[in-house]
Amino acid sequence: MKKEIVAQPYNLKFDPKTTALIVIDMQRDFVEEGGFGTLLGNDVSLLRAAIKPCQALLKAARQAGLRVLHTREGHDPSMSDCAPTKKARGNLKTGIGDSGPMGRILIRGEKGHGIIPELQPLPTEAVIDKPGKGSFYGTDLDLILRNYGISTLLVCGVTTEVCVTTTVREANDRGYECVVASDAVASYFPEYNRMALEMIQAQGGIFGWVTPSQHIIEAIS
Ligand code: TIU
Repeated sequence: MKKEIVAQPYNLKFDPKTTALIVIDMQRDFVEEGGFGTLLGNDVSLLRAAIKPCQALLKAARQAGLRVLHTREGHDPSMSDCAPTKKARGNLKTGIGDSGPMGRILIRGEKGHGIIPELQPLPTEAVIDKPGKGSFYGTDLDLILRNYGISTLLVCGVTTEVCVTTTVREANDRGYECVVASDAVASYFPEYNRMALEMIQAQGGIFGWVTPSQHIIEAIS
């Protein structure tokens, strides 16, 4: 049965059976001190505002029986899947693959690469390991969503203008309808967060829809 989410730029009709929640990169490396985010010169506390709204969305999606997926940005310990340009970017003294306080930066299996304890995936939930900012590039996400019969994505996580919007743009071009939870995403730059959300919903929803997580929770509960 179709339901409706109150959203911008207009309300979206969706079918819970073909709708999934995707939690983007809620990893220690981005939201805790000493990880990749810190090494890039950012204040990670700005990202922590998204944790509670993500938890509320996760709880509501699980209770409603929606599919839930999680993504993690990072690389194989061999770094064979890390573009040399990505490793070089920023001329960082300590960068991707180097040792930091939470292990090797953005390397799978290291503490910093892990999803934060507040948002741990269940064994039944797919975890997508991605080498880039988008969740589709170099991953099985499209295959998994098709296997699940998913056509609508409820999106939360970090950071808004980097991995969230890259994923939404990739999804939009593949025919998925994305609803971004405005309070369950965050950026190291509040102005970029605001503008990224504006860009998604502009021009009649050129990339998708935006709404506070409470409207999503009301619609799926
Ligand atoms: N730097 C930044 O804002 N974000 C990233 O590098 N990755 C994600 O957004 N996950």
